[in-house]
Amino acid sequence: MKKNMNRRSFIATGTKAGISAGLMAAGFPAFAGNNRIAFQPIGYTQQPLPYAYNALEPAIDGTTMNIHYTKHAAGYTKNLADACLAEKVDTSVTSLEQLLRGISKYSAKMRNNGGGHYNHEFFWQCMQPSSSEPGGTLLQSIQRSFGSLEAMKNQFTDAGKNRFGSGWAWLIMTPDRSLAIGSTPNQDNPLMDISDIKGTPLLALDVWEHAYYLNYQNRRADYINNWWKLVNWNFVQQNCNNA
Ligand code: MN3
Repeated sequence: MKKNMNRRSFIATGTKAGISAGLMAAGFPAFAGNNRIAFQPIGYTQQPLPYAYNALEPAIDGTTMNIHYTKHAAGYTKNLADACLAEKVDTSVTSLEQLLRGISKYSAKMRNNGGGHYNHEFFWQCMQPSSSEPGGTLLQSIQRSFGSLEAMKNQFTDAGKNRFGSGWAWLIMTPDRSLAIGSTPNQDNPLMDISDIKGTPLLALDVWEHAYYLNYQNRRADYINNWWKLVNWNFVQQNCNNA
């Protein structure tokens, strides 16, 4: 009898562990230490930053990351939830990406905060403390579309530098499956039906002043040049694979 109880409680524990592992997989990007093993679709909740606030120093200082994540990004997430309630979006049915693809049907609050939330969740994963280099099929695609990695970086840097006011620079895969670079104003992104550039995001850079002003003041170009040392090319490759 005791043996049965033990077996039953073991099964119960095992099942519970299985469920929580499933929830982890659904809600969190899967990490093995610093090595991201699978990119999960971005949901409606803010996920833990995959590194410490100061882990990206000196390129991005810890205070900037702390304020950016806990104030700016958290605010978009909260305001998105408010907008979903007000505009009766069932977030268990409509994925965030679906919402963004049809964003023209919703309010400006939904557009600004849905984009703001998605863009930051995506942006954190575009960076890592230690640098890497693109390779394999990603590098081949870059070379095919831009001639060289250097040419792609220059074009992307220009897109970020030349975005007037606040916005984002993007490397995307277009519907015809070539790579392209562009920028979006405010918190718009290439998933949105109202966007001038459309495609699957592969890499994103936040060029709002809140992303760099404490350390770089008006020197946006310096911020961008240093940011290249942080790019997580494995993440870009995965986005390419999943596109
Ligand atoms: Mn930002």
